[in-house]
Amino acid sequence: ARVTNPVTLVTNLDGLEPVYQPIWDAKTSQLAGFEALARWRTPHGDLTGPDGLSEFGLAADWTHVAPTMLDKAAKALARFRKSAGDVFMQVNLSAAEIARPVLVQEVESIIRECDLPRDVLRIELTEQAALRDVNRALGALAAFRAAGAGLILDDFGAGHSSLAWLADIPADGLKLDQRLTSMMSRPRGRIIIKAIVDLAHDLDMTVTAEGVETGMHAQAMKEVGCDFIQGFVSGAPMCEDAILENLRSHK
Ligand code: G
Ligand code: G
Ligand code: MN
Ligand code: NA
Repeated sequence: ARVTNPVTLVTNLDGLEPVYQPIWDAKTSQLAGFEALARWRTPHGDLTGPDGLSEFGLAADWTHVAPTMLDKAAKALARFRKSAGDVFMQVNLSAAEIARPVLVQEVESIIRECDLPRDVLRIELTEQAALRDVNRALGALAAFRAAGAGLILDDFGAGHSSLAWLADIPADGLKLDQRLTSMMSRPRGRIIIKAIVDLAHDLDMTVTAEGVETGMHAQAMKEVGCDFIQGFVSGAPMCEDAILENLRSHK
């Protein structure tokens, strides 16, 4: 029998340390932007992601985390842009978060405070399957866009993400789930990926491939017209200081 341990939600924001994973322009292999990923400092002193928390009987409380992630990631972006030029930052928001008007206000004020142009701070919408009330979701997404944030559909092609969504959701781009990326080595997988890229482009959306681990997959993604590459090939998620150091040494 499966034993379910009680899970405590992490509400302490002091231990929250976002890391940033580089995203490349597929054509030029130049840095294009980052995805912010939540990490917590464990009692052992190392950093753990949302999945690693369960080891400690903990789970991420995204409602607490979201405003802090947006704030830290936007401020890091403003600093990165001083060295790296016109790069973007993508922050994950789960379906439950996008329905919270307070986050729209947070996005609006932080874009103003950090003096960011439109669409460089971007929301990665995760757990789209949880968006039961489509009309409410559409209103919320429109509010984020009006506030100057870009919108990316995360985890596309996996689980419950569906083609029908593409007809309704006003997204700037979609992100191919790791599982799709790993299909690139199979002929049938490549055909499916190419079809998704073409569809996205016909709908005026960009495509980011996630979980790209090898140069061969990066090259294949470029060949089918994918716009952005993210994965161990573009770099692992890193803390802000490591990114800044990298940017300065490559100047
Ligand atoms: O980096 P890692 O493999 O630990 O991420 C695990 C999952 O947690 C990913 O699917 C990622 O989208 C999600 N995640 C990471 N940071 C955040 C966050 O700040 N908010 C939300 N909602 N999800 C996040
Ligand atoms: O938000 P999302 O579900 O997309 O999070 C993706 C997760 O995958 C992150 O936790 C990140 O640490 C992890 N990741 C990033 N690049 C790679 C990669 O190239 N391969 C694998 N296996 N995992 C990756
Ligand atoms: Mn993501
Ligand atoms: Na994803």
